[in-house]
Amino acid sequence: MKGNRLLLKTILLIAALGIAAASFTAAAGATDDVTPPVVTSVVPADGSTIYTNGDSTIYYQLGNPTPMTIRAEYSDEPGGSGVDTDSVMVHLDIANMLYDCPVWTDAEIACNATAADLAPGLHPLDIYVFDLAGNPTVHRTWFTVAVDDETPSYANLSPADGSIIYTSELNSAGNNDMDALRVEYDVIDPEPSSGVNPMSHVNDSFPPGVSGAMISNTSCVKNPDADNPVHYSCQLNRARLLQLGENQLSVLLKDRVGNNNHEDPSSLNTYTVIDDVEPVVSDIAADETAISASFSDPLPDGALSTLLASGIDTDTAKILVDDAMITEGCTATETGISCPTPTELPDGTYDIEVMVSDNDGNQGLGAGTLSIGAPSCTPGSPAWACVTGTPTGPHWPITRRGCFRCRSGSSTSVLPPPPVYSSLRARPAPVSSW
Ligand SMILES: [Ca+2]
Ligand SMILES: [Ca+2]
Ligand SMILES: [Ca+2]
Repeated sequence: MKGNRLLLKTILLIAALGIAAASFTAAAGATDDVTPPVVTSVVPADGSTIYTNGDSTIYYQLGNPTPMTIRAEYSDEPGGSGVDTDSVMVHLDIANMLYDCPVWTDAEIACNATAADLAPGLHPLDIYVFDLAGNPTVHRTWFTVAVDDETPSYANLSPADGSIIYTSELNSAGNNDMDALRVEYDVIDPEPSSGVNPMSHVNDSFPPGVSGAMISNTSCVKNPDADNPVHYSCQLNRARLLQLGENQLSVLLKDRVGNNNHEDPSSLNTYTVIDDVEPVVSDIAADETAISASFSDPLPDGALSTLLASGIDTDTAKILVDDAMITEGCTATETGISCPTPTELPDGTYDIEVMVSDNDGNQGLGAGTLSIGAPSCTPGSPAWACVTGTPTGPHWPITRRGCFRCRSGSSTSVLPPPPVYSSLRARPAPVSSW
């Protein structure tokens, strides 16, 4: 059946090229259609280049990583006799391809090209189509098959292999902050290059990853520099598994026909990340009963990884009152410290210092004051004097936490705190002067 069809096509071709079209017109019985069909949308496009890696039967076009199909659309003019579907032929290098054309309609044809069809070099592609009145069209285009068997590589990588990176360098204003510390490199893929497209390899460790975790693709910029179109830049603190200590950075590259450096050990770079950021001391509170503070070892701003702080060394936490360390009764955790206030302190104001180090030896400091006795007020200047804990002694007629506003013009009396207490709590007792 197919052999008969091919024979028919060949006869028609000979007729089209060698015999007067008029005789066909008469044979088809049409009367006034003298306009041949048109061929459009030929793939590969005229003048284009497609790439192969030389040892694969799969061919690629830039932007289209599917096995190569030769396509064409065709149509007769409005009011014409219409396309003769049986007349359509696709010739690659003057050879008929009709042995493998899964799509073959009155509007389009698609034929699969094999490796044997697509040797490196220039190829003519001819689409033959007649209308039912026998008017022939032969539409010729050219495309080139190029062998890309070179693996892409990179150059000018920064930070360089063996670099030490400090966590204080890993801050960013957010995603894709171009002022943040970035991995920068140039991609090299020798000509003929099928192209290296990082966006198509999100799940293939490209753009560069750290210990198996890719830097978020949205934190990478391709070609940020118009003068260097092969340059790539990715924000280092957006690698989820970037960690203190040693890190393996892989610049994994794959071109469009599958050549890759994934087994190349030279693509690995080692970075050592060191915590140089001190803990933060906050929420210092002091009253006649206890002195406490919170602390934390902060991560770099904008970092996706939670592995970039060495953590609080609880053994180093301490509280000093006027430079004297409280040595007994303190409780320290990774989130804070609390010590009993030294007893028998005379009325007055004392300097509080809180110190704590992280596990890499960076020391954080915090400072506050401890007031023993009545809150100090400046006559004529209203001020907030806040206490926490459970005040005791004759100066504190109420036993609860609260804030007290010194009465203007007086240093010896206080106003009650604002009425913000829960209904479950007892209303505060009236506060009297002392
Ligand atoms: Ca026509
Ligand atoms: Ca290549
Ligand atoms: Ca730290």
